[in-house]
Amino acid sequence: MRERILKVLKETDGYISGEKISSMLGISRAAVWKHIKALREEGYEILSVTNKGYRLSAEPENISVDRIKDALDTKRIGRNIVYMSRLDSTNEEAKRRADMSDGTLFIAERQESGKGRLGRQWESPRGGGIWMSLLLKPDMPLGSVSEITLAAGLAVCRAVGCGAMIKWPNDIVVGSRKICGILTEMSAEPDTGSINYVVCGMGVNVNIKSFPEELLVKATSLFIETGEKHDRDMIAARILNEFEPVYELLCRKGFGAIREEYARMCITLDKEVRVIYRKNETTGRAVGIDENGALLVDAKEGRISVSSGEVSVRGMYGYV
Ligand code: BT5
Repeated sequence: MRERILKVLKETDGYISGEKISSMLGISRAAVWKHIKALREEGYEILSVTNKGYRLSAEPENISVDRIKDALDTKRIGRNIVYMSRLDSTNEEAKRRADMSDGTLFIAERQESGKGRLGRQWESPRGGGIWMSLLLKPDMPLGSVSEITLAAGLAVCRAVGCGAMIKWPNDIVVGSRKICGILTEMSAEPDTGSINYVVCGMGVNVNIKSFPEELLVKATSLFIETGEKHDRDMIAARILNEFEPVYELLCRKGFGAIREEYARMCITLDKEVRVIYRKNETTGRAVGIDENGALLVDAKEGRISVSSGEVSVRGMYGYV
């Protein structure tokens, strides 16, 4: 029915009353209103004026799976794409459909329960960003899975440009504000430790014009940085094109193969940091990244190596 209402609106030059739509389609005026509301939630701009009715003024610029696929030069990554207008979280969808093939991409216009690490929320408004997750079936030791987050960070950094840097381990920042977050989850066999699958979720703020109060100081988007709208399909494709070779290198040779470039892009190095891990907290200077992607910190207690699992690193003087 929603499609039929949309068709009527598209074919009407100017306004059409709710009453006319209801008699044309044989539904109640309340039902017309309900569908108009749902269309607005999908990003259609529909004007409503008393005594005149409704008029379609703009259509949403939705993600196009075909355009992403046309711009891909990958072998497996993103060759299969599941697109949804809205869902809870692309990571959750990928986990629910983990029987799909290696490299499948799940992408949505809007996430209603976008997830960060440690149960935190990820703001994912309709049409504002790239909310996507890759389903991966890597042949690598269990302990290396967290390095996929680092590889994805490198790919996003290369793809978005704009002076983006990596805040170890999983944030991509422009200046001192976060433009992308990455959440990697996995399922493995408890007995053998063999990996069933890995889901690597990336949230990139593309055309978000403003953030809720609590995120204003720490979040940014490509639109905010450049003052222009950006093409989400092309950026998504660029990320996937960058991700595949980095990921393949990681699987074949380990993090050591991408360490140098990662370190060059890593804004955390040479900074005083506060490290929070396993309920402990210490401060020190971040001096390097080791062969396994762990952050090396010269702390009061000597050099410590912080692995990129569940840890938080904060700059001593602000978020970065
Ligand atoms: C992350 O967590 O940075 C991982 C975010 C991963 C999001 C993607 S979107 C596609 C896929 N599906 C999902 O459900 N998730 C993944 P963390 O380091 O815990 O950072 C979360 C914190 O970042 C929040 O507590 C906020 O302070 C802040 N935040 C929330 N939304 C943001 C946004 N859109 N941009 C910048 N910062 C945000």
